[in-house]
Amino acid sequence: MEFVTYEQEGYVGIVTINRPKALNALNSQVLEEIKEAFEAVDLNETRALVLTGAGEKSFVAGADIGEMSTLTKAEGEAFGKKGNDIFRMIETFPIPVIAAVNGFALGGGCEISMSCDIRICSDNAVFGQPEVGLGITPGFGGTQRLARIVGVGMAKQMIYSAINIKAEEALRIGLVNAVYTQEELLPAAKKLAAKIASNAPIAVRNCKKAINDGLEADMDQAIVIEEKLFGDCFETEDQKAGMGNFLEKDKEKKLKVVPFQNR
Ligand code: DAK
Repeated sequence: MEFVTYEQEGYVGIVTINRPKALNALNSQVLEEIKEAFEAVDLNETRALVLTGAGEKSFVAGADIGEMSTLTKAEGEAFGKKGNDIFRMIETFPIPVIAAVNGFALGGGCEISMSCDIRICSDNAVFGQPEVGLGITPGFGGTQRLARIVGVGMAKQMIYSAINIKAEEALRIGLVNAVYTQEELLPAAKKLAAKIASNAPIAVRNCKKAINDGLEADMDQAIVIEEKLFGDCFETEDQKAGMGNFLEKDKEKKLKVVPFQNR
């Protein structure tokens, strides 16, 4: 792949969008390669992912404006669908994805970070949805996910005004969970991913599914979703090992790895 790299460190996978000359802007090829990178993740060997951008300036500076500038209505809709399908794949990916936002996260960059489970950023990060200044609406889920994460009022303010916000403001409104220096960001993301990976993998996956699916349902349905995914954990090696470790007072025992496909 030309614009996306993948590294494996223990149970943690690191996906890096690597088009620094264009501040990691998302053209069709980059989108396709992100899809390929996620599809190639070995879910037997990987329990959490980190998504970041190459370089020290930008996470993703948005969809590629040059490529978008000549699209027809039909092509624009198709481009939006391509991005949306990939971002939805990230959002519903079986294991948690942490966005390590290392600079500009504008338009499609802010949107791809919002399709991740957790966002942390560097102190030079800038978030925003500048689309209305370009004569378009956010097209990769920004009108939907931003309101769900930071609330309707703040999302409308950011989208209608197209005013970018800095890392500290992103932290204040809950768009990111923590701010680090550039040097600290990736190690912090990997450390958090490794901590997630040290927990029972079936339980972590079921938590992601319960939270995601539950948020799309009313509370009565959501509780049923939780019950089913809670019940699903029982009789697994993870549950037996996890509870057995506690009862045997053996905190050093590692949770047994259960291949995802064989659960
Ligand atoms: N697309 C293409 N190239 C980009 C880019 C982008 N979004 N952002 C930066 N670049 C390129 C620049 O053109 C420049 O390339 P060269 O001229 O060197 O060849 C290089 O990256 C470095 O950028 P600058 O020279 O501009 O660097 P500065 O530090 O001066 O400025 C900046 C950094 C991030 C403030 C500036 O580059 C900038 O404003 N970039 C554009 C940010 C932006 O507006 N992003 C949102 C794009 S709109 C939809 C689907 C998707 C979307 C909407 C609808 N549907 C189909 C419905 C999504 C839309 C967007 O994401």
